Amino acid sequence: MKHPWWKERVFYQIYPRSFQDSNGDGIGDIPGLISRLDYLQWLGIGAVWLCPVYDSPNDDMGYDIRDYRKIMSEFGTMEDFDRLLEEMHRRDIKLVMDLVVNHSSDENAWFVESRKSKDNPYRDYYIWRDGRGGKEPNNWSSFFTPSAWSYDAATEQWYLHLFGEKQPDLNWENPKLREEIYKMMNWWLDKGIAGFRVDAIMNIKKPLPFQDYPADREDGLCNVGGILGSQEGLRDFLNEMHEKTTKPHHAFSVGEVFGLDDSDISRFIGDDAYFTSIFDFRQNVAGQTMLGWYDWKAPTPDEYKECCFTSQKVSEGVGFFSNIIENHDEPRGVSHYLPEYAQNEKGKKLLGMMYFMLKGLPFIYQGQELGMENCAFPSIEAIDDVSSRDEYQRCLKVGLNEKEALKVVSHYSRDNGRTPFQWNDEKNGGFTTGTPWLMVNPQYKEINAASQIGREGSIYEFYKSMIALRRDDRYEDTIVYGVTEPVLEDQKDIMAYFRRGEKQDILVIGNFRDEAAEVEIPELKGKTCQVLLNNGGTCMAVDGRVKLEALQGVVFEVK
Ligand code: TEU
Ligand code: CA
Repeated sequence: MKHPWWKERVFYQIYPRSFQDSNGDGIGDIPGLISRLDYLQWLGIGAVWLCPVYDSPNDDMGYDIRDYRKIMSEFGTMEDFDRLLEEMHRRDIKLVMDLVVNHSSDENAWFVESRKSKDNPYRDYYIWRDGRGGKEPNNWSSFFTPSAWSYDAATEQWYLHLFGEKQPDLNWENPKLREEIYKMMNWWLDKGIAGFRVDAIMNIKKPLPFQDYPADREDGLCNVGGILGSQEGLRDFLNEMHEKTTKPHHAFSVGEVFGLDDSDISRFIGDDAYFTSIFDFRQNVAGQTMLGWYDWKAPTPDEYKECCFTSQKVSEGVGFFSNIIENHDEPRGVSHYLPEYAQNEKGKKLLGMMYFMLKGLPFIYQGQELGMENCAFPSIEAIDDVSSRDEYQRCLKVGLNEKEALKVVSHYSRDNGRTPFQWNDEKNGGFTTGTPWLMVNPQYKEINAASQIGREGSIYEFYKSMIALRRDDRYEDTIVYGVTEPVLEDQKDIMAYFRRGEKQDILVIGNFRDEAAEVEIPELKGKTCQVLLNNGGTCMAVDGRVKLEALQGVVFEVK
């Protein structure tokens, strides 16, 4: 298929718990989301990735599923869900659901059975091992707790959980479990959803035997994330899943894939690969280490651009990455990637332009189109997220004081992306009439949708015009399908690239400096440069020289 629907649409990620509350209980819900679909339609959104709405005890906010075929009661009912799907289709918006099958909740009926006895028919749906002299079976760390093993007294064995204690890992080696998962996926696809965003999928194949690995942190534990993803047997599972679910349904899928070797990309994206697309996390993981958040650094604008360009290069001719600056697990992109002097409307639009015009599928995370920022959490108690609490303890353990630990956690906390959506400057930003489940970012008075919709020059209107440009038939061939060709790569804090199509060339150029810049692009000599998008200020492209104000970004059509 040369022009499938997913290549030409803009995606929007919704964290339903924080989008719109309809009944005053402080929790966003499906009826609330339905009441905001017009907002998405005005923006020009063509598909939504909806974070988990399945029945869950919410230890990890829906990423711990108790019942895969039931809607979480706080969010509504299956009737509400069916209505949501219908209302989205009426607006020509596709629905992509979150698929969480590396693990389930410990309250899932499968696990309730599994833990009962060693010969229970569901025992092998999960991963059970004997301890070593009263201690964990090996030194694997979990992403959310120190050890990846928890002891269960009923059968005197340990179960594996790469995430939280209440998120036991499913045993993909068991063909019965795999069939159950495929049946469940097909059940949702038959309902008419467009596909799945596939959670933590590189973790489903565990390396056997379950041995110790060299420690990568001070407490002797080892993060096996990277080791898991490089397992050859993982490919068989991914291939089988595709063959039995997404392929026969011609469904869309986007994998949450970390640590993939660039040489392997063609097996993951492209025609008949395991997934339609995978997220590009290269810039997001830049600056991370195994030690934990206290040791992480945000990339500079030049490191950011290098990551983007590498990803463009390795995916060209292979398939489409999904491009993001943030999601529900990340700090807000504008607070993370922009130097402090650039954290203003102009800088936010600049960053938005730089990633949005790259080749790939643009995903916008809720509130990104308003320039929502990280939240100044007043204390660790104001943060709810399970991984933030773990990282806070790690900070204290290595000797940071409470104030320093809060500063680290406030920057990286996943709750930065989860504070309620800022609809207006009224109580709780218009998110709820009750008490919000997580604090509203105090910035809602200044940063909110109502004040930006229709205001010339607002971040929202800027995103809207970027989306309109991408959807414009005259430019689609170049913006969606054109090759990316970086220029001026060695110019510090300048990010510039051509998109070359059959009908025209487009130049995307941005200045991350806090002063004006003038650069030379010889190819532009004798050509006219027509401005398609500009984040503000005057710009000149004359005789091969381009002048940009501080933090200016421009998209030119070059003729
Ligand atoms: O995130 C996966 C996750 O936490 C990664 O950052 C992890 O480090 C990676 O898988 C390593 O290989 C997803 C969801 O987006 C997140 O919200 C959930 O909490 C998590 O899975 C568990 O379901
Ligand atoms: Ca509610």
